[in-house]
Amino acid sequence: MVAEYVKSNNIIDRMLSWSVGLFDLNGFENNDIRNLAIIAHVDHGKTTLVDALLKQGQVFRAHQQVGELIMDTNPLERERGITILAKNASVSYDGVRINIIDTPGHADFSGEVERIMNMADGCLLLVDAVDGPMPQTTYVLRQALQQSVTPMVVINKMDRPEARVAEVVEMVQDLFLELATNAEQLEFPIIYASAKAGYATTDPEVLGTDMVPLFKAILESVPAPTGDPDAPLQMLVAALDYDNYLGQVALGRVTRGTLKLRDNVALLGRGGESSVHNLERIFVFRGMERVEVPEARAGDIVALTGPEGVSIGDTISSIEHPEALPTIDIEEPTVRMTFGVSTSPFMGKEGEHCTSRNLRDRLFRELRTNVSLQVEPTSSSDVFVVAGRGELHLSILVETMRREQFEFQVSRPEPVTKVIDGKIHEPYEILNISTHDEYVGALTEYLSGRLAQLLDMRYDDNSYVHMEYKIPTRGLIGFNSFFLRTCRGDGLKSSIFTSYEPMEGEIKGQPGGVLVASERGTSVTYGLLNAQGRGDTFIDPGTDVYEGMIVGSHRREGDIEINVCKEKKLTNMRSSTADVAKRLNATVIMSLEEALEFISDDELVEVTPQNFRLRKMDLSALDRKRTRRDGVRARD
Ligand SMILES: Nc1nc2c(ncn2[C@@H]2O[C@H](COP(=O)(O)OP(=O)(O)OP(=O)(O)O)[C@@H](O)[C@H]2O)c(=O)[nH]1
Ligand SMILES: [Mg+2]
Repeated sequence: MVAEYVKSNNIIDRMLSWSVGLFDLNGFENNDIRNLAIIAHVDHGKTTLVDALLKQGQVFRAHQQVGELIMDTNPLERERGITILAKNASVSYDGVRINIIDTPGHADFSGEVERIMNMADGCLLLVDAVDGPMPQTTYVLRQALQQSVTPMVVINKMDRPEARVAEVVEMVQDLFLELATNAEQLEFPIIYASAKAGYATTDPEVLGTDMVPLFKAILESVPAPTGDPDAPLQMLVAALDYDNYLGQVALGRVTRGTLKLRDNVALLGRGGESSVHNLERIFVFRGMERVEVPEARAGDIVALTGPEGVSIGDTISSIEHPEALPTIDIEEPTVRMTFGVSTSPFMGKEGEHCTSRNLRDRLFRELRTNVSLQVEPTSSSDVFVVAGRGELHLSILVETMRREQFEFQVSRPEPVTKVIDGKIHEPYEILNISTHDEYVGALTEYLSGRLAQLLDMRYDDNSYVHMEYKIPTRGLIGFNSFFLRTCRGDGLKSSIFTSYEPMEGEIKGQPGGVLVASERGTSVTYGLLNAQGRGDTFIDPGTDVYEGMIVGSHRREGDIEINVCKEKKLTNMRSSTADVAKRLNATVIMSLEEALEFISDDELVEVTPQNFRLRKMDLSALDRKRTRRDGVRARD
């Protein structure tokens, strides 16, 4: 069946294909099912492993060309090479259908892992044979074991020459000893694999040829779902999707009972509210397709339409026995920023959705699918506080909205603090860094100014240093750009929230100020040359600027106002050769994340579908002076 891509305008732009029209289940349907979640630290190879399982699990026709990281279908996922949203697919092996849930490994998207875990009976913990277990490995394994999901382990990237298998296996065993909630969880099988090369083996000394040993281990160790298909219906909504043609789609695993087309069901909300809906369509997963079926029984993972106004964590239940399942508990956000209606003089020029109403509707719509996000109104109807699990969680939302033609402005991310026993507490994270030893000095100096405590440090045989720090989230904001600049791509880092602790100590700010455009107009080479006499510039000649827009940075304290639109006065004399030879230095180009980290508390990033501009909150120099004098901002 040729995959037909259906465009979805939701952030869950899965672009998986739908097969609409009832499927003949004779000879195809099989109630032997396994539901497996693939979990790991970021980049340990989950999506690549799913590729291998899909390619070898009778999903594609012979010679059908399929690419890599097939499940990372969202354009932002493909650009960044990371998984953002958990996704479902299924493969079949030996007559058994294995529903696979690929999850994101980045800690900012760990809400996704929490929300899908209840769809699985087994989890496949993937561990990189070189890196070993990392903080997110611990986090996701803890989630799985607490939810009594049966574990299995795959040591991945066996093809890497630096693989240190015995050591990594020992570390994994220690981790299980620490996290297991019962003795059975310690009896997990270990498979060794190269997801990239497409093989798995039970013996690390013997190279594998295909994924068969892994398929076999899955069938042996993952229990089949147990729900009674004849009991009253119950299903927890674990994911939502929106399709232009089908409308609202709810996904989840049928816990008990059977879903039947055109049956009436009760939708039970978190707050105890309930409503009755008709089941219009039911789909199950076949490979990467969703196939329409007349019914789905307990144990299967389904997508369905009919219920309106459904939210993640709601229960779909029989009308006769309405009984809600425990709703999904998601850990709280730790980082927040404001999303506001753009107050830029250029507002409305580049985006389609610019009003307070547009922004409000979009943000609240996001809450229905993005479970670990929170949105709060503020005293201004034009500004919302949006809180998420990390800077990346929020910046992905900014980037998604900008691609949907929204225009708005956002503030610098800041940690979400809490008052506990009358004292302000702030989030702390564990930060892991691996890099070449030549960068250690610079990193240590930076981090010590940001209240980081070194917990562990280890050198390996390749002059690589592995460091573990405890650091307040406050100290980590801005670290990403510094790390990339300092280590020039030769390093890995990850961080994960651990706890709230009393807020203590000051973070040393980065020295330096900004160059601010003093007039509206179009930048010219001469004006920018002047600006470069004071610092670095962020814009090219020919860029439209407004008063209060940030056009560069410099090393001293305070802002410098500069007219980048100023032309050289024309004289009758031809300019000297020295003057002609003056060339502009390279423009500093920032990514959206870098811009968000760069700005100060009195600055904003203006986001449009085509551009993002850095700006002062107070655009006029006069207002900025007043704000400085009075200690409060005069106006937006
Ligand atoms: N050498 C080697 N590289 C691998 C293997 N499996 C995955 N990789 C590489 O590791 C990188 C990350 O792979 P992904 O499959 O995207 O990892 P992931 O765990 O899905 O990452 P997130 O979804 O972002 O958490 C890619 O560059 C892969 O090509 C393997 O078995 N061997
Ligand atoms: Mg992935």
